[in-house]
Amino acid sequence: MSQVTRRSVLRSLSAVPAAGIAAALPSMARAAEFSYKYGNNLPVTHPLNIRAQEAADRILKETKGRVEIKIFPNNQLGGDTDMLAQVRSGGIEFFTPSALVIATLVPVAAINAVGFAFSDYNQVWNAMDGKLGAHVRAAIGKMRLYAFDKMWDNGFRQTTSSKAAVTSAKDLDGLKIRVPVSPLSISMFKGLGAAPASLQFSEVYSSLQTKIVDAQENPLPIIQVAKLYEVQKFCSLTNHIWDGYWFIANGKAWDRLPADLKTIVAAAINESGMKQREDIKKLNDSVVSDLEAKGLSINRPTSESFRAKLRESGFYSEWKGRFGNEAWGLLEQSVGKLA
Ligand code: X2X
Repeated sequence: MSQVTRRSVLRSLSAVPAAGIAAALPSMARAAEFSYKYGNNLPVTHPLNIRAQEAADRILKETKGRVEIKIFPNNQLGGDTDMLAQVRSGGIEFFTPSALVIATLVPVAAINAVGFAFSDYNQVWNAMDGKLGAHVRAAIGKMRLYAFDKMWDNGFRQTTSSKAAVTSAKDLDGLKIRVPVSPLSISMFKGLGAAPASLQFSEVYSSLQTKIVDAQENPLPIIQVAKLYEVQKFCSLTNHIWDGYWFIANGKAWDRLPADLKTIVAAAINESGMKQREDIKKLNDSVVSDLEAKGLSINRPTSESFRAKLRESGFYSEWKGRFGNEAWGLLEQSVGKLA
């Protein structure tokens, strides 16, 4: 709105009694009492952004304009490392780091990403909506961040390459593969014999294009919406990690909200999260043929050789020690004995 129009609006409102002014203004034009920023690393077309927008619209409506959430998708505010720093300092109020990424701050958060731990979504959601998720949320809370109850889905991570299909652990030998900025990812791919490099997601497309790395690993919906098929030839359905997003808020910003607004915001975010999980599940079923049509060659390796290599390299015993018996025990309650 230009100065002139704002002034003319104010002038025309001067005739309205004070209590009537707020009601007379269209709700969108009123400055929200709580105007919060939410940053994430995914393209706007990903279900995470579509459902987050749905939640933000609902929150604006149900709080009668008091809480406005502005979404900054696709690393507009910087890469994951920057956004994690911003949500801690209060520069942004909301962020959705993957479990792998928030683990740089809250190490136990990477527990869901232990290689080949989960075999299906029943196991995943039993654990993450149950005791294991509660354990991680408490650890996030200690960093003065608030984690919403429902994790959002990233998906089972798959391996793409410009060189060759990955048919067994042997094919990973010496492979220059990009992994997220996360100690667990580096440790796991070293254990598998590859040559992993940590890069933020904002760098992935260009680093594949310029051949700084030959391979990367991500869930299929991301491979599709970030158009990684343009710079990769092979996609091997390795299902090696299940990864999800924690929807987190800066602790002080969250506590500034009165209880009734917290209830509205949490319900909208958690319920949109549940729908986002369904979106990803449906996409997983449909996206393979789409990626094939776009030129990716798809193969489905079995997991035995990868698991054996991880066991031999001591990956499981190392990470059991790093996560500690309590968290490891909670994971094994959901998936069975791992190491
Ligand atoms: O960086 C990635 O690979 C991504 C998008 O999956 C995460 O957020 C971990």
